[in-house]
Amino acid sequence: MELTHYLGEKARLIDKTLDNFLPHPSIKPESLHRAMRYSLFAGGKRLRPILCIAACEICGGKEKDALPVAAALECVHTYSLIHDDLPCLDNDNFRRGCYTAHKVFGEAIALLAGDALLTLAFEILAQAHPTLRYSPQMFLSELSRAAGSRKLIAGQVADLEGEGQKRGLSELYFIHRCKTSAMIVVSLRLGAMVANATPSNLASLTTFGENLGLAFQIVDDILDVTQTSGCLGKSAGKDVAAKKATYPALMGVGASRREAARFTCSARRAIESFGPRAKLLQKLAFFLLERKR
Ligand code: GRG
Repeated sequence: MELTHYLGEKARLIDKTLDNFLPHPSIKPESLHRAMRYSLFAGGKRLRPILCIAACEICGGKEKDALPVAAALECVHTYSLIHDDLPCLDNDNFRRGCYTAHKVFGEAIALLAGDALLTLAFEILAQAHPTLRYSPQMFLSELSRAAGSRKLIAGQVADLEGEGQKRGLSELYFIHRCKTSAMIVVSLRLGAMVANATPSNLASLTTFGENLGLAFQIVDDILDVTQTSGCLGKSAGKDVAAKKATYPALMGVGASRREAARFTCSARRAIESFGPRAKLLQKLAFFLLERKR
């Protein structure tokens, strides 16, 4: 199947699954449920849930078994975006081509919509079926760690505290591993675990995810300086304005592109052991390297 067709098909299925898990907007408190749905359905790429499904399939599992886990991952990701955009953090007006949740619903409801999405993710994940190797507790533990104070939130704190500071490549690497790779890695790992993956397949997908996440964040930083807000669906040029340490700021756009390509090649090599089944994820890695938004 052609990659763009695959991505479109999966995104459609993920949206349907999310719609089923989200409380209906007519359920009280309506404002909260509307805000949760607003940010979730504003038009994200669905990268993390797609990676989850693809990892499940590459390990011989069924798409339908990965869908609830995939939906939980998108809930956590969307929560992080809503909170990141709040005035106390990045203070952004646009996300996914729309006004940010706090611009539309006010800060309090946006904050609570993020909280509710994060909580819903764990409610969904707790219902996951055990496999021979992995229990629902293991799924919960994986996601809690990835979204917790040593990974996703650690990345946010380091990013925040680094604004205006001189930062080197090793600090940048730490931030990217935490704020971007952690959620990408856990998406792949959970998809593989749903398919009862062998420890060796799980390890290969982990290395793939770490490298893919690093490449993804470098490309994100390149796009911030090379694309318009209209194209990105979020405010461009924010990193320079906030004096953030990024790859383009440290080494320029050309060298950053080469670094992103290098991480993408490492990602591709990490899953060669899957043979022809690795093709889709390998193509996806190159597609993300070339993306324009
Ligand atoms: C826990 C508040 C909080 C934040 C956590 C920094 C951070 C971590 C989140 C902010 C958003 C951000 C810049 C994350 C880094 C990863 C990244 C490039 C996210 C954007 O992901 P895309 O491009 O977004 O997949 P869509 O909208 O397509 O889903």
